[in-house]
Amino acid sequence: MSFFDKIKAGLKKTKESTAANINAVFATFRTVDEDLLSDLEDALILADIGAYVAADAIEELRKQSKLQNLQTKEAVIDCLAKILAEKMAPNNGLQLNTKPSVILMVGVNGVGKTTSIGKIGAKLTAQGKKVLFAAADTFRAAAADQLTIWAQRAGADIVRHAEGADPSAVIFDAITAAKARGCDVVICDTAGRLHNKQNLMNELEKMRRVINRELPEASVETLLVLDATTGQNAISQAEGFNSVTGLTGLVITKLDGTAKGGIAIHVSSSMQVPVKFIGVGEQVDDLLEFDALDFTRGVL
Ligand SMILES: Nc1nc2c(ncn2[C@@H]2O[C@H](COP(=O)(O)OP(=O)(O)OP(=O)(O)O)[C@@H](O)[C@H]2O)c(=O)[nH]1
Ligand SMILES: [Mg+2]
Repeated sequence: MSFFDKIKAGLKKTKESTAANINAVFATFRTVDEDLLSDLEDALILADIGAYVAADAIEELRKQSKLQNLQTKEAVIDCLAKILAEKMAPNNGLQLNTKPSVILMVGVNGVGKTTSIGKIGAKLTAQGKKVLFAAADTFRAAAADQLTIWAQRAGADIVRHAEGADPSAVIFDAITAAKARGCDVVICDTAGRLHNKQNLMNELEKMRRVINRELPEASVETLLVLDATTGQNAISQAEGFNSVTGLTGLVITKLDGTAKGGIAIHVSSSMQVPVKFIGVGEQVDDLLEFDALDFTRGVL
C-alpha cells in the first residue's frame, strides 16, 4: 500500500462519517452563507475537532470565502482543510541531533506506547541508526517481554531490569549502555499512568531528571501517545502530561478504529504541540509521519 493509500485507509472511518455530514451540509449548496457556515461548524464539532477550534476555523473560512470568492464545494472544503492544517503546530519531525538522543514515551494505560516504540525504532534502524530500548515499564514483567519482541523485530538493543525495579534505574543503565556502545537513540518505554495520579507523575518527573542529569546537552523528545478513540479526554491527558514533563510531540494511535480522528486537530491546535506520528494499525509499518494538510484533507 502506498503512503497516501495508508493515510486514506487509516482515516476511513473518520472520513466516511465526517464526509457524510459535510455532504449533507452541501446538499443544497448555492453560496457560502451563514447557514452553511453554521452547519459546517457542527460537522467539525461532531468529528471531535473541538468547539473553540471549530469556531475559529469557521470564522477564518468566513473571511477567506469573501477574499477568495469561493464558489464551489471543493474550493470551500480545500480552504477549510488548509485553515485547519495551519491551526495545528507544524510537525518539525523527530529532533535527534545528539549522540545519543533520547525519546521518552508517555501516556495513559493501553494507548499504544510500547507498540509505537517498536514502530519508531524500526524506522530509525532502517535509517541506519543504532537504537536502544529502555524497558522502564517495570510495573509488570510482561511489559519488558513485549518490548523485547519489538526490539527483535526492529533490530534494536534492549536494557531491562526485573519486575518492580525503579524505572529511573533502568533509564540510567540504558543511557550508560548507550554511551558505551555508541548508540544513536535511546527510546524509553514507561508504564501507563493516569495523568491525575500524583505519585506516578512524580515517578515520571524523576525519570526526566535522570535523563537531564546524565545527558544535559542531549536532544530529548517527550512524546505523548494518545488513543484517538478516547475522544475529548485526550485534552486533559495532554494538559496533565505537559505540565509534568513538557511535551515535544504527540503520537495519535488507533486512528484506524475511530470516526473521531478530528481529536488530532483539536489537541495539536489548542496545545500547540505537533503531532509527529499517527498509528493506523498494529503492524510495524502502520505508523505514518504526520503531514497536517494530508491529514485534514483526509478527514474532510
Ligand atoms: N488498531 C490499532 N491498534 C493499535 C495501534 N497502536 C497500538 N495498537 C494496539 O493497542 C494495544 C495496546 O498497545 P500497547 O503498545 O501495548 O499499549 P501501551 O500504551 O504500551 O499499554 P500499557 O503499557 O499497558 O500502558 C495493542 O493490542 C496494540 O496492538 C494502532 O495504531 N491501531
Ligand atoms: Mg506498554
